[in-house]
Amino acid sequence: MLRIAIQKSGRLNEDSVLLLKECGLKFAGADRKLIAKVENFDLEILYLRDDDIPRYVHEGVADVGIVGQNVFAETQLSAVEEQKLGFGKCRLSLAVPKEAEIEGLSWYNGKKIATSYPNLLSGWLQKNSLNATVEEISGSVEIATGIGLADAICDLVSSGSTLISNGLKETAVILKSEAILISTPGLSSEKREILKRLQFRIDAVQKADKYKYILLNAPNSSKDEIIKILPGMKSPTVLPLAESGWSSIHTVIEENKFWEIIEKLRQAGAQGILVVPIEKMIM
Ligand code: PRT
Ligand code: ZN
Repeated sequence: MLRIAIQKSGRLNEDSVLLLKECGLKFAGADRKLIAKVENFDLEILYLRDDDIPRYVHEGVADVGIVGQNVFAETQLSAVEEQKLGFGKCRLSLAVPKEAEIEGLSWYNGKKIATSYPNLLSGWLQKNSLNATVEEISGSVEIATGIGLADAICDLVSSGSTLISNGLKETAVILKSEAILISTPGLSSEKREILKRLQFRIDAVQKADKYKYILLNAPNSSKDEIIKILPGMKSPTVLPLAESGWSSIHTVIEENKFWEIIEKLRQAGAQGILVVPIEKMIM
């Protein structure tokens, strides 16, 4: 039995639950219990506050956990970073009142910076040989300059709208973060085996999100050119259409190359292009 800790409620909860569900796991949500047993996999889910996850995993109370890199790095506890999960993306940044004239990092010397990330901020200041005072506060960091508590703040940013609505501007990025899967150092071989099976499923879900299945019709005269444009996983499937002189071509393409490829395919004579999401992808 493997035990995974995920956030009970908050920004990472929904995506963590969705990822596990897309891995085919059946379990009850956090509203019912602190621990949920997965019905169809050798896994137990522990619902925790995100700040507690690194410690639970470090101590082996949970074998693995899903947590933001920001929280994991701030706690400075040892655990193994298994893989990035692609959601919960944000950055830990410094910000100052928008009217402040900053001409370089030396502006921070002698200043007071409010943050909930004292370890990460202190490390960054040290690395840049800056001498600023770190004012640790646990919440509402964005109002700290407005109420005269600090000259600058160091907080998480995603869209940037919280900074703007508080009259602040972002001046430096200290850490780029996303949700990661961490594990207890020295996991037993039995648990490592279960984790491998889970990671196999996570990889299949993540790959499927990155790719699309594409089907199109083409006159046989443009078939070769179209096949050259398609950067499939392997050679595309080509099937004859009922109408003579035409073929149907199927393959898998990466989502980020999608528009560029579609334009080229149309120019080459492709018609009736269908793009279909892939649910799971196993290589
Ligand atoms: O209750 P619990 O302790 O479990 O949760 P929490 O309230 O401490 O954390 P929560 O749920 O807010 O965030 C969990 C994790 O989500 C964080 O540790 C990050 O890894 C990740 N994440 C991603 C974010 C953001 N984006 C984010 N934008 N966490 C917080 N924010 C906040 C930020 O602090 C600021 O107040 O959103 C505001 C900025 O957002 P923008 O879009 O206006 O820039
Ligand atoms: Zn928290």
